[in-house]
Amino acid sequence: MMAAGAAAHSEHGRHIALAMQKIGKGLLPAYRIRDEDKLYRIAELLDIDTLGKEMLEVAYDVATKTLEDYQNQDHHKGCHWISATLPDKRVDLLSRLGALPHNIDATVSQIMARTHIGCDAEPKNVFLGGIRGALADFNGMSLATELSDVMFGTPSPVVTEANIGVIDKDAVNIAVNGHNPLLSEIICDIARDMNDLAKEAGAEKGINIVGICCTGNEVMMRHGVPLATNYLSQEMAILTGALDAMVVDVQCIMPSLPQVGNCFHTEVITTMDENKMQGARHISFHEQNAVETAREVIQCAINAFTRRDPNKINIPNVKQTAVVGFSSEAVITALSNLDAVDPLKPLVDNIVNGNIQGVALFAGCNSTQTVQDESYQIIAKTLAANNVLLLATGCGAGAFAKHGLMNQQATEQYAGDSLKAVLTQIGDAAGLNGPLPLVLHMGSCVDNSRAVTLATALANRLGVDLCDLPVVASAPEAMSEKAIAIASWGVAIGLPTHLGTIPQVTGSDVVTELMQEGAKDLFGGYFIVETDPKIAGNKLVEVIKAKRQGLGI
Ligand code: WCC
Ligand code: FE2
Repeated sequence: MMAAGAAAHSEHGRHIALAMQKIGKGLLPAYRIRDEDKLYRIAELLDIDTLGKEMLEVAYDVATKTLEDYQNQDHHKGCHWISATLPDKRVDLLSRLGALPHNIDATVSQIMARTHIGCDAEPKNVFLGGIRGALADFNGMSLATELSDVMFGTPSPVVTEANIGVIDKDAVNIAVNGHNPLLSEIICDIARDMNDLAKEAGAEKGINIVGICCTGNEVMMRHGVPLATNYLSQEMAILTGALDAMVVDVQCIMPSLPQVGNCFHTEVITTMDENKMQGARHISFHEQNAVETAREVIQCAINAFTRRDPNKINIPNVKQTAVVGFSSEAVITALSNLDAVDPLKPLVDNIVNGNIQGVALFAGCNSTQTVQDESYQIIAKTLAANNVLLLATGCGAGAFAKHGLMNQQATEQYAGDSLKAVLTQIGDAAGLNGPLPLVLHMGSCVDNSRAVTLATALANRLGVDLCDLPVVASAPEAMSEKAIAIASWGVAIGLPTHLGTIPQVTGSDVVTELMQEGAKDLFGGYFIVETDPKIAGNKLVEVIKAKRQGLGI
């Protein structure tokens, strides 16, 4: 599962890096470099000489050096992105343990080879091999996130809405579902040009793009596109009878969608040649034909709109305001309103003085083994009441956005007094006329790396390693291979990591022990498996308290 997760995130990353390489050569006119400052920051991070180079040449060099992480054959050299993004102490520890990947593809391939029948049968060795795969996952998602910001813009706070009620009966509704922003970004651009065509077809309000899952998170963070739903309820968007097209790319897409679409007028459109579904329309997407593909998709949706059956329309009127777009850069910018010279200082001071007890990152999926989104809310409310700062990504972020925990009212209602005071101080200084939202939306699943960027900055600032910080992670409804990979690198970088679903390892006492006590000895991070969200919330509060004691704060 760790290898599959690493493959999925890193394939996404490769796709982005290859596109950036082509942009650098001027071969993809539909795309451009939208965040030049970030491009140069990354070039510096990766030790790329930019002197006298044109901006596009720098983009090419950044993409090329990034792609070395898929090519390097020297086992003594780790991947560039891990070394550039984790604290030195952590990189040293992982290196000593032999857990650093030297090449994403080779690491995934090696896991497949060593788990073949009759190979690696020593539990700790298998576990460490898996951890190396999980760290390859981290590397792949870090590069995917950072290069996406360069190409599509680094998110900053934006106010939008979430939940199924964002589907509008008076518009041509197009849902973008999956993960990769390469097509959805162009669909957002082209939809503006084709708005009049939708109106001519009878849609009073033109085109309404809505998001599902992480493609949804990507366009939500960058453009304020409303989020219809997260993973487990993706079919429900079609059941409204008013969704005209659902366009999907990769990962976490239910293969049932075309059948559900067939009960309505909805076009379900696959776009990636390696991800097709029986019964779906396939429109093959390549960056070279991005604009044509986007036009074709939107035209399909407009045509479908004219076939709607008004008797089948039933859109539940549920939606919540969500303030999203908290990249690590956006958090630092918000903090810089309090201290322009040293933006991290207000955060560090408030953690040290206890106004903020710690930080929790919510990641991961929905699972059919749980009531959708419920555990997220219970754990978050427990932590917030105990003055823990909350971050979220992926379907966790979707859960909080849909249920109204990503707005200012939620902070007023659920944050402990000292957390509320800090969030209000930062929010007011940032011109929000009130607090920051209770849970900060950091993005899609690949954007978990944003939370690590922030944690690394904190660790470096305090001169400690990540495992010393009062920072925890929670995946209350972990389900996919990617979630297993994320949780595993969470442990490997030192985070106590809660799983609310039981991982498929408990058949072995040895492996179960390895994931908890064994991992703690090796990495400082460990898995906390707890299916009861109330107990889980309390356990995480206790862990944070113990970490504070360890730091003497
Ligand atoms: Ni990431 Fe999990 Fe959602 Fe899929 S989209 S379901 S891996 S959290
Ligand atoms: Fe995702």
